[in-house]
Amino acid sequence: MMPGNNMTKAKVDAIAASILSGRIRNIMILSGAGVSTASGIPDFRSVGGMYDTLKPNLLTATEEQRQAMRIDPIHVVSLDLFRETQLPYLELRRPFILGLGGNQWRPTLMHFLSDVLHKKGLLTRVYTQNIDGLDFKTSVPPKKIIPVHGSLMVIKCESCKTEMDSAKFRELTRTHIKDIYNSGDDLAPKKSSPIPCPSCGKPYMKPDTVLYGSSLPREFFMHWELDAQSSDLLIIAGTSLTVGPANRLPGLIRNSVPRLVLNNEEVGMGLGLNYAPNSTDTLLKGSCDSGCIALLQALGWLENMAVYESEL
Ligand code: CNA
Repeated sequence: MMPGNNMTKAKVDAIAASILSGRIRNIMILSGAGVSTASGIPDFRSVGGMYDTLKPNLLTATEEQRQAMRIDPIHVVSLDLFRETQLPYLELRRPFILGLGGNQWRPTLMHFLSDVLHKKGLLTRVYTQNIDGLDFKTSVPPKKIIPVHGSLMVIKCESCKTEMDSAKFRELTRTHIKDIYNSGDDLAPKKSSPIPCPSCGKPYMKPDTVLYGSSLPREFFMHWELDAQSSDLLIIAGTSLTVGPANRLPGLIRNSVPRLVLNNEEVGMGLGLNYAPNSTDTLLKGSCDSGCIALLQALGWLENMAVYESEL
């Protein structure tokens, strides 16, 4: 059953009809952490999300750093804090680092929607704010995926950008954790210096995700304006639209172009999204996967998903 009311259904049917008739030919996707929660990866801001479960007192050595994390959880992934102490960031990312290369997280229906759109020649590009690499586990070519906030799959020195093999980094992290917890010193995890860069020697080796206060990948700025201007439909999925500059993307779309939001809450009203019946914006309120099914149903393409059954 389609989330929302009859008006929502009519709007989704109209979008589907435009796709089927060829009026919509270029579809852009802006996604966030909510598209991966069905895979078991918590988002940032929901109850039980990563901000909710942060334990600043376990992560840092100084009261000042602890307070900064209480006031603004973003601090844990900020460049300022990382330069001062690397452990909070590495602790936050530890489940990913230790799981790197593993297969425990699978793409969701929402990830495979991009795949279907790509195979039908309709996908302009996916702008994912996610760092989990799940978009790259579909057959969408990498050049059509922009990981706006970087990726956990690549390990780089934050200072000199030297790369390290992710399996090697995982092993070094395991040894490092064992060493600090075996040291018998309660403060050791907070004092100890993480893995140094083999090239410049700084303790800045980390997954290549974008820290708050550092710049986004060049490819984002190369494509976002042109992609937005040439798109006939923007699908926004599983994002609170609170992080810039990615949250400015919906504002770059041409006025008449529909924006379809698949999210379990209303988002983006402060950015000009408007879910009134006569607006070109539509919210399919509910899980991303249920919104995805509703769209595929309206298109009559639900059977196209059968090929992904074994991968979900
Ligand atoms: P966010 O601020 O946590 O917002 C997530 C949004 O998705 C919220 O509006 C939720 O209500 C909604 N949501 C959660 N689960 C579902 C679901 N199953 N169906 C529909 N809606 C859902 O995350 P954003 O992506 O907006 O913020 C950008 C940050 C989060 C980026 O810097 C990411 O790197 C970072 N992040 C990424 C991951 C990941 O890679 N999987 C996980 C957690 C955080």
